[in-house]
Amino acid sequence: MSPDWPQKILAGDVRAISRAITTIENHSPESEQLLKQLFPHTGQAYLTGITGAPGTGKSTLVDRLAAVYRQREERVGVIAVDPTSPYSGGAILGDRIRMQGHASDNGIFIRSMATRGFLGGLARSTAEVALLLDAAGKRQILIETVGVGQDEIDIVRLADCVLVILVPGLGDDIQNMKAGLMEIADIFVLNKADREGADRLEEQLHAMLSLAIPRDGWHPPIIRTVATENRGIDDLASTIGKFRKHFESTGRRQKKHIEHWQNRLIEMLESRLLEKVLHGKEGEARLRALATAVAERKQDPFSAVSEILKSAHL
Ligand SMILES: Nc1nc2c(ncn2[C@@H]2O[C@H](COP(=O)(O)OP(=O)(O)OP(=O)(O)O)[C@@H](O)[C@H]2O)c(=O)[nH]1
Ligand SMILES: [Mg+2]
Repeated sequence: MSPDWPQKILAGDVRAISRAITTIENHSPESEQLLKQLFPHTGQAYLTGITGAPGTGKSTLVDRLAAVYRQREERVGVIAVDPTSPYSGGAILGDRIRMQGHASDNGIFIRSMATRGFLGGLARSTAEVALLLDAAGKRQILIETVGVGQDEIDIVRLADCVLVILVPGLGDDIQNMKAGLMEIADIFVLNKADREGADRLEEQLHAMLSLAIPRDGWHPPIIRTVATENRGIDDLASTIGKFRKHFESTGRRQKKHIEHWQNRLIEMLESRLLEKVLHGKEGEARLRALATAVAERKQDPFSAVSEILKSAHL
């Protein structure tokens, strides 16, 4: 690690940030060293998670929200955890920012995270990239992810504010929506409100929400947007701001951060312990041998675990 790498990241150097993300994605030991040094400079960013079914307009919304934040001179980081996202070249945003006269805007950093090869580790990598962007001075971090699997739900749980995007006419009623997604929403965005069925969807959503118990005095509002026409975006940005104020004033944000770190510490501990007791090919082979012995009833699983633990240098 070159000695000025952390400094470059703190200064927002795009190439240094990109390189750091690659080391995070590869889970290289360098990334841990780096994040250790950067950690004292984090804790300033506001994380907004944007989730919803494929094609609901998440990327378009992120693009428009980012533009609102840039107009306020807030530095923005975008993480798209989605292989189909059109961000790889930052094309959409790049064009618009150039239009606003921010040629080569250094105040925005966009990165797609590859989802392949990250089974189970995706949420962790995303969390670490968010920390990195936080250290790099991005005050608004937008994380886009398709709301399908548990991994994605874990990713949005990272966020201070979760937007769940719904659109009319997907053929599926609210009733069919993933329950997990409904529970994590702080704000519902009814995008593609220019389409038929928007009123019906809003009514359904209202009916459902009227049964829900508000969390910490917050009723998730429904914001109608037409992302492609930039309609409702200011309203959405100000609702995110209201949510932030509400949660900061109730102390709920702090509580959420403590919960978040409690989970992260457990995860880190788990992976460190696993690494210690089962590291390398040797460890894998041993695990396999013990599993075979247990499956064949030659050994009980309790003594197998004890055996592994005994031989580990903890
Ligand atoms: N009519 C209409 N079309 C929209 C609106 N917002 C987005 N779209 C269109 O919907 C399509 C999908 O938009 P994206 O922003 O790529 O959606 P996404 O949710 O990021 O898609 P994935 O990342 O592939 O899941 C594009 O063709 C957009 O132009 C809207 O408010 N109204
Ligand atoms: Mg997208």
